[in-house]
Amino acid sequence: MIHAYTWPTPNGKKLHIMLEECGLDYEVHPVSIRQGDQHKDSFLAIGPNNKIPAIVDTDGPGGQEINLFESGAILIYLARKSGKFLADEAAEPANYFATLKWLMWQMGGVGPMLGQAGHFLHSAPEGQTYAIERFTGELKRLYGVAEKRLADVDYLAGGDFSIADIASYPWMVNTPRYNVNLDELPNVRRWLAAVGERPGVQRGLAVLAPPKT
Ligand SMILES: N[C@@H](CCC(=O)N[C@@H](CS)C(=O)NCC(=O)O)C(=O)O
Repeated sequence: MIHAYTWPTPNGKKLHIMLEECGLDYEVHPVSIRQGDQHKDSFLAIGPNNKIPAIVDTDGPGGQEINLFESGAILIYLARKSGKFLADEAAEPANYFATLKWLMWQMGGVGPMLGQAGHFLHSAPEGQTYAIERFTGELKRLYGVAEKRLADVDYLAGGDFSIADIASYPWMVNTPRYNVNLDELPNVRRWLAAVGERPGVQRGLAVLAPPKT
């Protein structure tokens, strides 16, 4: 059984989508980052970086319990456990490394830059022009990188839906937050639509989501 310590933020949604897409059994343990649950000792024993998501798999390698934090590491682990959304390294090395490359692009670029842009646009005190220009400039560049890539391939890693898409989608889908105009990014728009219509993605986005009234 996989225990998911999580909250419905972009990094948490990566895990929710992956668990649903893989069809793995899991139990959700909400960690309210608004109420500071990420700083409690009970959570830090699993996620020592004070950030969601984290998992415990009671049936890890060799039948031993394993815990993991960092969403990219969790996606790789669950992909290897389920045999889904990451090609086998020995059988398809080019596909395997393409997926890791675009996963790391998300982890090192899209997540941190969109995170900072969102903070300075919406949460910081007014007058932070330098920070806003820096981070919105970076996020526009990153959307541009995706646009160019997706002009050539259906999904970020190539022809197949992969953990690179699962990592990037929950961040990149929120275009109004980042003032991104999808009319200028037709291939990103097509990719967002294709990922968003997957039933597993929709079920993942519903995990811990407030009820729609
Ligand atoms: N690199 C980490 C980032 C995780 C992260 O930033 N999580 C945010 C929510 S999206 C969080 O827990 N924030 C709580 C805090 O910073 O106190 C990952 O990908 O897992």
